[in-house]
Amino acid sequence: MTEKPRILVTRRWPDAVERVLAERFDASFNTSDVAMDAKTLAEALQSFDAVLPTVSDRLPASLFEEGDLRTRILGNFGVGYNHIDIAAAEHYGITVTNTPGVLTDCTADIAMALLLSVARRTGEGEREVRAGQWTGWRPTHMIGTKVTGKTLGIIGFGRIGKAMAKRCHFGFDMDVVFYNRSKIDPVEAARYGARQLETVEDVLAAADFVSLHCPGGGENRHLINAQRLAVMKPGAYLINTARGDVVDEAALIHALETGIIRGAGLDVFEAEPNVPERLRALENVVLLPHLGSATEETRTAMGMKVVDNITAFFEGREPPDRVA
Ligand code: 8YV
Repeated sequence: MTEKPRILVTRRWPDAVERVLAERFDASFNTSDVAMDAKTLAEALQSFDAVLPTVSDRLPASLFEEGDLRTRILGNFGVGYNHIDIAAAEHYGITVTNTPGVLTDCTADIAMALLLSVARRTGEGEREVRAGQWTGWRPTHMIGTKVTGKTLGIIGFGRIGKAMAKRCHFGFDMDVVFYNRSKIDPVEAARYGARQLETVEDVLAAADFVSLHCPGGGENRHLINAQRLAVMKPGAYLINTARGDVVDEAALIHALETGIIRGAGLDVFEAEPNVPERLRALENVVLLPHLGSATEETRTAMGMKVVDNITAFFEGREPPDRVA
């Protein structure tokens, strides 16, 4: 690299990663860490060689159409990239990369935490203790649902789906069934203690816990809708650590309010950071602020993956995690 490429980092990243970026590139950082608006992002596409966005930056086609584009690569911080219009990026010859692999375990851990929390009512219990409202032990107090030995249904058997299967089967003696668009070798599935079923409905009907691990956007938008929620067992729970738009949130709220399903554990929402008041009012849900990958180790590894991707790009090599 002769002249350092101009790059924009749209949010605060772990210090160790920002230090490397500052050394290698002519880097601008968002020290206030406030999400950038559409106008700022559109201007960034005209004035930086690389923009490094996160899930909190929306990059629809309209943003690419506003003027002369300088940006040649979007180094996304995150594995999911449904906030970027990939077709538009491709149309304008912009490379897009993501950060797969390094957040698999931590995201599966959060899915497990949500599953256990909602089944065993730990959120409700914590709220009761903190409010000073606990009146003492009794046999019928805050009775939950047993997890061990139950059936887990996974939608999307990629890296994170497999990591979730492993935890549930080998840690909690659960039967694991899954739906995946493409056929998975049964021997491979058996390594995770899991078995593929034909349809989403087959999985929903069989499962005591349904955990979503497919990408968001496109044809997965509202994959879980009112009809499919009705296929779930009335005592079942839905866990979503994938993307909010995979679930029709209004239909889910109705299902939770009327007992179509028993509960939900959610790390992602349709219009983040807005979480509907009706959802927040429910006791049979556990709600987290998109924490799937939020560990020091993983967020640093994600950032370093972006560093590797844009370094390769500007050195004329193939970026390891190109998605467009
Ligand atoms: C990230 C995620 O925190 O990687 C993803 O797809 O959902 C999270 O791990 C977020 O997307 C950062 O952009």
